[in-house]
Amino acid sequence: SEQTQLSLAKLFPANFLWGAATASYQIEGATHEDGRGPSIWDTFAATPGKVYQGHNGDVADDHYHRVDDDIALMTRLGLSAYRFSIAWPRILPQGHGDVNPRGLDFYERLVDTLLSKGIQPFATLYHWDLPQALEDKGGWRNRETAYAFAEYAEIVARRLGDRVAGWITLNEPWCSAYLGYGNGVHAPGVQDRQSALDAGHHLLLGHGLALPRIRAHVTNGAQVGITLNFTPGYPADDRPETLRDLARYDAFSDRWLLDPIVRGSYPEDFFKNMALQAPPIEDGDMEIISAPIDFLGVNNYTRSVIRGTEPAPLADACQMVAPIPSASYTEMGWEVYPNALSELLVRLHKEYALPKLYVTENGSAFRDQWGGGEHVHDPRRLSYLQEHLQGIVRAIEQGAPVQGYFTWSLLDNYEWAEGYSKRFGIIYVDYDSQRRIIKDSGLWYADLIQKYKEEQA
Ligand code: GBH
Repeated sequence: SEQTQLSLAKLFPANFLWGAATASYQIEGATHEDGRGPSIWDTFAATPGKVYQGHNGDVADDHYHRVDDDIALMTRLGLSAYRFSIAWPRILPQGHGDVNPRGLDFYERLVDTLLSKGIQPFATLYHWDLPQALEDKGGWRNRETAYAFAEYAEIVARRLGDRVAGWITLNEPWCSAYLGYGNGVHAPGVQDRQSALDAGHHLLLGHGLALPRIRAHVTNGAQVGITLNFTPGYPADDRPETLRDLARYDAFSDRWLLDPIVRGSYPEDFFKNMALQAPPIEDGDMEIISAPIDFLGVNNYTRSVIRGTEPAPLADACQMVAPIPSASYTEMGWEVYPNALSELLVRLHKEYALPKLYVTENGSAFRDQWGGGEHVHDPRRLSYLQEHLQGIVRAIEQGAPVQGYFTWSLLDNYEWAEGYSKRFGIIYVDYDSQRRIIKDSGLWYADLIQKYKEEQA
């Protein structure tokens, strides 16, 4: 209601960033244009049986050709920030070596247009589209990929280091490592748990190596951080084995890559509880990985409820309870549980003492119906957005230094292994015509942002 929105807007700090997020492969299309090289997602999507109905990102939202229209939509929403990702294979078609200037030109134009509209650009350097040429040499299993990433990061920072407002080295390295190399649900589709641990370490190393090389070219005071995904665990009961398994789940789901960055070490007993070898950690790696970050990007969608089993399960095989009859679930099968985000932000503040937090993704997939008119009614997404923003307010009240919120996603888009079957956008995309329609959730968000801005003025 009007009243709720007004009071909400007062509860966020000054200069709070109101944003929306996307990722290159999920929206751009134009995968064969302007010198872009192939990525592991092009290969994966072309492999039968990997992606829902064989969908791929060749066209996606055709954002590559519609940047100006899409920025006009951001302006209509009143966004103060936009989080996008840069496609590594557009910049370096072979992953390293020759730079493709047309790739840099594209992102420079995007950034300049955003700035001209008063929207702060937040650039993610890696959102899962690894150049296929690097995968051919082992991808993230190969330590060399970490050095190639740092090289790539510096090339981009050299060009845009005077303009980008926020740099995010990696998006959700947990997914790149475990979904990509562990269970194979994502590209490159490797199913080998040990490879996931090795890949995780090399992703962290790539992040750590990139930090100083980005900062060397930042001339506008921009902040540099990383985005991790979190799915907080909750106990199904109070049996001791439940608490034990909950701790194992937590180390796997939410601490595996966080602890090295913030504390300089992997969670205790983590490799043992995975029944795997430690990854190849070389002298000095943990210092590189744990160099201070300016902010942590937090992605959160849902929680997991854990029930203990005997014997103790592997850390990545803890039992999650079946859907709770009274709870509500999104089209992804993810429980709507706003308190998970709230309690997560407080935990990151209290236990990890992070200087600054941005919620870099949060959102929901629902089956939106467009009847061909001017409106798309998405009441459940609207409630999800409202409830999660209220959760953030509760976290801020408890001291969590949350400075911005980026809803996932600006546009309906390519939802990885789910193809175009899942819609997360606050803007509807008709994939036949590429027409965009701001959903009710987007109109509500625009209203909130406007009221916040009026109160701040
Ligand atoms: C994000 O991934 C991505 O950054 C984004 O590109 C994507 O479109 C968006 O979210 C929506 O999916 O069910 O066992 O995997 C989120 C990935 C989802 C990974 C929740 C962990 C929980 C456990 N995360 N998932 S499981």
